[in-house]
Amino acid sequence: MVNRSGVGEADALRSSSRRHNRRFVLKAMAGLPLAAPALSIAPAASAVLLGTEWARAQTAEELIQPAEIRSDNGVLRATLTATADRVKLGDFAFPGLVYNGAYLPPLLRVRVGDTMAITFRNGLPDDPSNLHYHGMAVSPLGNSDNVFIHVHPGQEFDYNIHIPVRDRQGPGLFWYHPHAHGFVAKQILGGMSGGIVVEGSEQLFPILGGLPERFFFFKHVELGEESEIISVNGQLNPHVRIQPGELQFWRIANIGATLFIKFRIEGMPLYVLATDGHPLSRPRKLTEFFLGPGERIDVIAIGPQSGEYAMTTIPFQNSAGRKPSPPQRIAGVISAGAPTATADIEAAVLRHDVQGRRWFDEVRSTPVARGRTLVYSRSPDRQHFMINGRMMDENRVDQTVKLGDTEEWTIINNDQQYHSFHIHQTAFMVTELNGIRQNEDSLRDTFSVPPATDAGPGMLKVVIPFTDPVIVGRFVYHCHAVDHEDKGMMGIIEVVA
Ligand SMILES: [Cu+2]
Repeated sequence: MVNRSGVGEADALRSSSRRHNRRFVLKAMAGLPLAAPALSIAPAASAVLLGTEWARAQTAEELIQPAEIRSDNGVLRATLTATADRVKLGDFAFPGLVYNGAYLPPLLRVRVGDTMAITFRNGLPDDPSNLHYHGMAVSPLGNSDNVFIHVHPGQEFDYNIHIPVRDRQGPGLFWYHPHAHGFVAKQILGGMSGGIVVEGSEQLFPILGGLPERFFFFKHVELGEESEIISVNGQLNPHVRIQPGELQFWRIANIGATLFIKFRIEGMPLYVLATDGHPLSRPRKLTEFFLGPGERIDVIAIGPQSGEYAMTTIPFQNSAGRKPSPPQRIAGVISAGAPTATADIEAAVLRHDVQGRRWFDEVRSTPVARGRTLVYSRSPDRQHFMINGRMMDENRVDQTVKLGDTEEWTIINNDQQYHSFHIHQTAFMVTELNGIRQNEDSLRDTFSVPPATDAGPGMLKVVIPFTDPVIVGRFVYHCHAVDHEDKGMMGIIEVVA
């Protein structure tokens, strides 16, 4: 049984009268073709082609952009239907779980002040599901961003998510995915995740006005024990085109289930404007990026000298007992065409200050009301993952917080692998990592917690503002490597007014 909570009881909604309607009409809404059901899965693909070689074998297509649904007159209306279907990625087909028949479902575009009116239909054969609006400072109650709702196969549920104007939610890149405890990893791995944009980033950074916008949504599937295939917008090793000196607005998100991705574009730095939808005070030049599951960055790309530039993963030690994965090419950048004759584009980008007030500055200057400690651990057989020695229990509230307080939370990782910290409804400021003070310049909603080593446990310190009145209610915090969350590494918080 998944919903034992007695809160947010949605199971009875849209009751059994619809149960006969197990299979909803499929309408493909994004450009990804699904393999015909008769096609069988590519047998033992992992044995034939692995990692980089396999990705290289794919034909280089141009990066496609997701289909979009926009709000109209303050309301975004959408229906998201989850079904089990075969997904085709390059030459590889696998049994997927998808929204609206597409491995990359529609991108939802809204504005602050809008309402998202989303009907979720569960057309999956077996499992309950629901929708979470990751990173958004919206209400966790009722038919808003309430993860205690469980929509069973054959049922549907109408979400109504109001995005307040005056509180903490601003323009940025967010995403949606299922959050039914115990079923999350399976469903996100199958393909159930998509993007949300709160429009208006060009008001924070006027330099973005009129720039071409390109999304890079990373997902992964496992090909046997040793190999993960990382796709971008549902494509394998696609390329994106830019002209030398041209500026583009790139929005990069790891919307996969469990993979921590470290990557770079060889010979091409990027200029980060925002982390998890929260603006920096000015762009920061970086050449390497580490995006755990759920993390996003908004960046400016400057077209380099003519040539082809590879976006590749960087091997790193995720877990003490496991070899780092070899580097994998995930996309290419082709810079070609007439160079734009601008003197020093990079300097112009770097001196561009954010416009307006930032929530980050408020968080940084607010005194901490109290501290809490979360200790991450697991059972030796890796079947149970704990926070403070306990697995998730939907009947228990683990932390009660007073609205208006800003708190410091310390996450201690006693496990020899990466985990992460994510909390719903509010962003946080990272202040310390393994004892080293962090000089952060923006908020985040998900951050990796380094593994324990011979030197001791891994440690992350964050300052969390519980100051936005819209977040009053019961919600969750957890590791966003969602197989760990499914196996217990999640807790319940209640913010009380
Ligand atoms: Cu974890």
